[in-house]
Amino acid sequence: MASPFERIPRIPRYKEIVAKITNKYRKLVEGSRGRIRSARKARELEIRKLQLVYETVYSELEKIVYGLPFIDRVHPFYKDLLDVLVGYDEYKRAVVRLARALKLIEKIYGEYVVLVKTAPRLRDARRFRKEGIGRIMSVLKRNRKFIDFLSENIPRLKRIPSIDPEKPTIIVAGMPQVGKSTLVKKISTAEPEIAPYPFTTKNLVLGHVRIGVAYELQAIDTPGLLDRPLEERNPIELQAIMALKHVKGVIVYLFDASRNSYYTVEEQVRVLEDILSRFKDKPLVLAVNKVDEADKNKIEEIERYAKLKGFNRIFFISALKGLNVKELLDYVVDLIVKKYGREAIVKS
Ligand SMILES: Nc1nc2c(ncn2[C@@H]2O[C@H](COP(=O)(O)OP(=O)(O)O)[C@@H](O)[C@H]2O)c(=O)[nH]1
Ligand SMILES: [Mg+2]
Repeated sequence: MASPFERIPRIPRYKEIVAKITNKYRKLVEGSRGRIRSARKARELEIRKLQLVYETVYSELEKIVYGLPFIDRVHPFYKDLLDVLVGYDEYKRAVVRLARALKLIEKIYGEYVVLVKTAPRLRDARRFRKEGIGRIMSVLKRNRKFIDFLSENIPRLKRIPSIDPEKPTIIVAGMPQVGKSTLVKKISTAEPEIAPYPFTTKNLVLGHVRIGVAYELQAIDTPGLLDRPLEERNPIELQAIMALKHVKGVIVYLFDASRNSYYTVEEQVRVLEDILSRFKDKPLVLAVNKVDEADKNKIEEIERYAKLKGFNRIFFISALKGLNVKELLDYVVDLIVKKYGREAIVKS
């Protein structure tokens, strides 16, 4: 399952819909000029006018209402992102109102088309046609702000990366420059995809990891997501990050223990603690990266910390050179299988 927002059609603005109706209407009127030679034809034209407005409004609204995913069936991961990007309540209200508008214009059309057809005189038929169109257009107008709201805000959803929240995922966390992207690339079968993530400036790297022939995982690095303490985030950013808690999987926290690492061990521990406290029910694995350039003191410091905290495994890897990466991956797969069962990683 990919992002439910990927295939949403473009939503027009209210004004575009009105312009479309006006256009079609004008063509109908121009096309019939000089051809109306009987009262029957004249009445048919009145019916067609009403029908044209009704059908255009209906199909435009229908495309919106049925083109959007039904929010209560959207996966919690994407629901959270929708909430930060668009607003859950606003989205739902807009869709519900437009769905109601659909029903209403259907009812109005049903009533007025009968009136136009059965009015005793052509004059009356014309009056009913005008009234019917007026009512349909006024329903459209009353919903203007919902149409424009969706038109403006939905495009943002389309840029959400296509993470499958039900597929077990290795979420690689750690401070900037520790080697997250390098690790994701190393374990991915093909070239990873690069996608923006809401409220972060950098892109997210999304890779697919194959284990044997039948099993598959996802791996994402989290640039600008889990790379500094979450308490420094504004609430919106925080919510976008916390959506990741709905993604199945394991966090791999990378330390950079190289001699010229950008951050001290203490700083890296602070970010780790923050993640631990917020993603309580996700297994977390510690890995120390860049062992090919390791600083012994930093390694000892990390080991002391891990022991104190009761971590019974640390992996010493080099993502760049591929050192111990397989061991780390095997361990992560075991954890995933223990937590979610072997079925979870079977390729579909
Ligand atoms: N020596 C060494 N350098 C590494 C290793 N892994 C990554 N790097 C380098 O560290 C820098 C930052 O890596 P990157 O994957 O972009 O870090 P990210 O910001 O955490 O995604 C790059 O120059 C990498 O080549 C490693 O195992 N050993
Ligand atoms: Mg990176």
